[in-house]
Amino acid sequence: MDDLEQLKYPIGRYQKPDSFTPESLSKWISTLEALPLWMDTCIENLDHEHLQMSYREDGWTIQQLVHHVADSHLNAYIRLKLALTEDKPTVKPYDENAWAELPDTQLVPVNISVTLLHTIHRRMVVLLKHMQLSDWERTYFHPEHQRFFPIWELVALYAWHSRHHTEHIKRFRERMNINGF
Ligand code: NI
Repeated sequence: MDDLEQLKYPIGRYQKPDSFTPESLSKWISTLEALPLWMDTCIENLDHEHLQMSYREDGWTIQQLVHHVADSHLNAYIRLKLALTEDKPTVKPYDENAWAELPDTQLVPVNISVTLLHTIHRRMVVLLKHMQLSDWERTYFHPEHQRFFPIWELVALYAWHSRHHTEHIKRFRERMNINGF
């Protein structure tokens, strides 16, 4: 793995699992349950300067990264609810880089988005823990990927996404010698 790949994908790129087992589901749900708490730790003792630094060259700032995780998981939560309540709904892609340039990302303190993650994940995890077996195979259609995603894969994907961005911040903190992790 070259250095840029390692900085961009510290835990590796997302690999679509072929299927799920009760064990893998329970692991993914635990990750989603833990993410807001990990984020609490991620932002602990960061000052204004740290937040304006990029986690890698030409990458988002730490502030953009934290707000991005909230933007992304807000969309995931809506996709989950659409898939649970409609027949194979088509979801709305969004431009994550453009979202990361909007004024709220620049102006709102990151702890507001961490609080948002606590609230979204609390509701999402309750839904996931009360799924019927058949619910896991309910799907939504993603027009950018031109394919159907079952709910079990959404859970796998966002568990990966949670670990992916947490690791960016964790490694940034290690490089900067910030205590707390
Ligand atoms: Ni992301």
